[in-house]
Amino acid sequence: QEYTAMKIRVVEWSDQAAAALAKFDALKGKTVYLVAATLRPETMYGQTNCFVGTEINYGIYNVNEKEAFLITERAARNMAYQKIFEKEGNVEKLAEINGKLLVGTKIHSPSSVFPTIYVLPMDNVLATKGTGVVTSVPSDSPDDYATLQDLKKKCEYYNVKPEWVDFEPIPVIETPTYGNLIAPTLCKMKKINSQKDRVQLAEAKEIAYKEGFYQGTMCYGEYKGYKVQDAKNKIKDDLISKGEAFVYNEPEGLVMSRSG
Ligand code: ZZB
Repeated sequence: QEYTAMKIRVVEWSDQAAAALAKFDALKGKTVYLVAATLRPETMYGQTNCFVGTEINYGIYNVNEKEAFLITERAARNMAYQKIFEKEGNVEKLAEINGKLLVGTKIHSPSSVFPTIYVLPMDNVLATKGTGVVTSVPSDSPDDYATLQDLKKKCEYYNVKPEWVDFEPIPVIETPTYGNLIAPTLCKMKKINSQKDRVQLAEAKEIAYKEGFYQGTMCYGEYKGYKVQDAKNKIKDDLISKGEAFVYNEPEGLVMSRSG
């Protein structure tokens, strides 16, 4: 599987993350990025937040003199052999932190319409896929939309401040059948009430992928008016040439492991 890996810069750690990371001297002077693996670079304008798993342990790995990536150990091991780190083949962990503590961290994600957004919790983040960090696009991803509805309804239960979820999905792609907010539309049609509705969410996701790619037209950004099929790789190449993203490949066997 080939992903676009988005570099999401930490602007301000949450209080708990700052406290937990204070003892790691190796982080001093480094810019830390949460790295999210996506198959939909063309939707990145609509990023409203980033998701982590609250039961996942993340590492912060050295990239070069200035930068470090917050990802799972598994992703770091894969990246070490893809010319992403300065020292090829070398996994250098500078710090570690549990996902729960990251919630509330203020971040900046390239091309999001919002200059700063927050790290939020999601139940279904798989530690065995991508980087274990998921960038959230509630306009086009039913899982993201359903999760955000849960968080908005139950801020206290999820330990989320209302201002961290105080936004609406941004229209990025127009589709003939489902309009310009395909994920909220599909969630309504399929009566999806929560991130726990896994079966309906899997169906909605498949439709959203197909419709977005084959029928979608960009309604935001530099490629507004282009078919998604034509814009997708251009947007990806632009992100990469600006240094805001890179290609991350996941070996086949590891992708399979999510099913059992
Ligand atoms: C942004 C985005 C926007 C995504 C969208 C999807 C959609 P898949 O579909 O199963 O092959 N993802 C990435 N890593 C993880 C993880 N560790 N745990 C849970 N979800 C993860 O997986 C690829 C997509 O699943 C990725 O692309 C990411 O969300 C999420 F509008 O990034 B995506 C219709 C989907 N639309």
